[in-house]
Amino acid sequence: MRVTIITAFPEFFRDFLSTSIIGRAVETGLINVNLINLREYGFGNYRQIDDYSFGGDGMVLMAEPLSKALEKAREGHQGVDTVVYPSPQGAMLTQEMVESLASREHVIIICGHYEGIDERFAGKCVDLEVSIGDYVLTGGEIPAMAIIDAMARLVPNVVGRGGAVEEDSFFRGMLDFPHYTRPALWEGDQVPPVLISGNEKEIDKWRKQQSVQRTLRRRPDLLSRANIASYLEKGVYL
Ligand code: 6GU
Repeated sequence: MRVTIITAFPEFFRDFLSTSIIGRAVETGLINVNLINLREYGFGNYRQIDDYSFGGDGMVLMAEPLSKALEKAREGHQGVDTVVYPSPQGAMLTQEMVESLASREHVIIICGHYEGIDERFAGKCVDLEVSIGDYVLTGGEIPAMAIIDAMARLVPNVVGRGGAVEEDSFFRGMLDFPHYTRPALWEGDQVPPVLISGNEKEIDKWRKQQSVQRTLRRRPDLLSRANIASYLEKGVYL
């Protein structure tokens, strides 16, 4: 997985790329992430990257610095790339989209700020405009981290469990089941006895039932797309 981030605020990413699971994946070369400072492609002594929105209302990142930064991102790689622009106007990011992005050779993420980026650059260069939810953030950096994090955990060996990624939330379109750890009794509250029964088949069935129940109660909208057949195999009856 190769990702290039174009941002006016590369410092946002320093801790993200050196901490915990993502930090280890970067350090061990499982994922390759490059930062391009948009400011370096700005105009004049002030390295200007934004200007007033025509018609009024705030600042917009100019097309030319973005275009030069994109050229830099592509330098030495004439291979196929996918340019992603996080914005509240984008299509809602789904696990399916993350899976598709994770399979691309090179993902370039453009972080907007202020009122966004010049629409002519977006029209010419952006392959995918994505939102991470119906709320407004100050910039595309946090969405970029969300996209990279979600992609990275699909790369083999980034998440250190034998293929457990496949059992997570949204695999088969269902929410995850509840998890418990020690102690087995906490403030008078026992963990569900089946989980300490040692009966793997019963544990698996209980977990599938919990997934279905939770999805039905919390996110019924997911059920129409869920792979219900795989649940019926496990003896979970809807
Ligand atoms: Cl992708 N960007 C910004 N700026 N705000 C958002 C968003 C993206 N998704 C939800 N809110």
